[in-house]
Amino acid sequence: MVRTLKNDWSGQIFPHAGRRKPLIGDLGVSSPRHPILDLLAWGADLGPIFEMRIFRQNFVFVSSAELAAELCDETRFCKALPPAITALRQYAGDGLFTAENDEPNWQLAHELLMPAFTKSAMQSYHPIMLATADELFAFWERQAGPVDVTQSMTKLTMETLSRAAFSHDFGSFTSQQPHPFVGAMIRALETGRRKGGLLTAPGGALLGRLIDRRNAGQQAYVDKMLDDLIAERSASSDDHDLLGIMLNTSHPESGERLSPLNIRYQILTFLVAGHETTSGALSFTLYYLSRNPHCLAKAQQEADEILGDDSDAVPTFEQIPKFRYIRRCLDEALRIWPTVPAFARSPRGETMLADAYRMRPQDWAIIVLGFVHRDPSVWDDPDVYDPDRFLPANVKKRPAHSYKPFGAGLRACIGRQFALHESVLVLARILHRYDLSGDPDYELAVDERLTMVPKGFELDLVPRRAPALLR
Ligand code: MNH
Repeated sequence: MVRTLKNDWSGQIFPHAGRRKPLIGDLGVSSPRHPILDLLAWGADLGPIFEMRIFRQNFVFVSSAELAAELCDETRFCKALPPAITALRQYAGDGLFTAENDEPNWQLAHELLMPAFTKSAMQSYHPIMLATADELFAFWERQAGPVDVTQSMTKLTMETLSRAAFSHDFGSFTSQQPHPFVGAMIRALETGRRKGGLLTAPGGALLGRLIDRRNAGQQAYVDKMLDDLIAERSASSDDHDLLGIMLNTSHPESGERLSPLNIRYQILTFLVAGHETTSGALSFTLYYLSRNPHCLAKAQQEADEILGDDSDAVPTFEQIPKFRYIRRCLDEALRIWPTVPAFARSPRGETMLADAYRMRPQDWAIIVLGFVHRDPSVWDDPDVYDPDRFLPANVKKRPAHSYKPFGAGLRACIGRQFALHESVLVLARILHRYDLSGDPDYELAVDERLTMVPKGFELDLVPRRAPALLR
């Protein structure tokens, strides 16, 4: 039987981990539990383009800023759905993140929802973001001892997103543990991602069905909760949030609407895409600030200058863009640890990548941001945390597309403004309100879930008093 290689790049062969075995190929070089973290180690010396084969599935990775920039050229390339993303379609169907470029529901949802994600649309989310941050502070102030940063930030971003997008409260701050929905949703999706890697193995389809059966309860629980959320609102004509827009708006020209099933896909997509990513970005920023006292002092000084000497003061909508240094601290954290660690691109027509590698529309390459954001040809001392890399004059000096934490082109992150507004707002308030100190013996450990987040990172938060603010 002839078994064709998937994503074969017309038979071209790229450097690989070097332990390739018959049939299973490079199985085992990346653990299914943390494939990207492993890849960042074994792929480090393989050059700008390399590959991994698992049974009949070929993966091609790009690690240089130069090749990544070429793949981000939207006139020649577009988003691709590698197996790990295709596997999520079982849960998220043709929702925005997992839709194929030419699926009609992508265009429809994109056009209906874009107005809810402009910079000015953030005005309506601003009070919700402020109120949720207050609940986080109250939650912290009820506890003694250091706080788990990732866990706290996940509660915050989950609540902010579900309240802003669906007017739903998950009650994250009233219990120590995250809402069971969050765990079920993440486990279901992680299982989907791992299943994606298995399907080309002999017996993979059978294994996939076994996994599905084991996961069925989890998936049913998640689906039911979302369908209930939709049903609760479907009688109302209220369109003040994303759910309302999806239920009550039709396309201005075609008159089309999203179906209830597609709305469920979109909600799951927003919950997943919108909370862990932002939580990780906030947590990594707090980690680097706690390790760089000079940056921390500058960020606190900026917060104090804008917010004044009352530690309960809150920023206005118009003040958010003024926290320029805090924004740079966030940008720099997302450079070193892009919480969405990779995305995939395919050519629109047959083309030559770097004038050297033939690429056809069915071929795809994965841009590994952990490498691209540390490419020494673009970034001096790439492992050093230095927010001033994002001073406008320094940004201008770098080649286009060397920093892509929110993806590229038409399919780039729709929630970017939301994430940035929320993150800057929350960081400004935390820095203004508390002095932070981390355990000096803590060594950064990264947990790879659907996204990357710090693991076991704790901070001691000491309320700042007015005299300290007046320094
Ligand atoms: Mn988000 C797409 C990163 C916050 C909703 N997001 C993407 C992509 C990246 C990304 C990268 C493109 C993936 C690809 O090309 O395959 N997103 C982030 C990061 C943060 C983030 C690093 C926070 C920091 N994202 C958010 C938030 C929301 C959101 C917040 C929702 C409120 N993201 C999306 C959606 C898509 C997406 C929806 C898919 C967009 C599309 O394809 O049309």
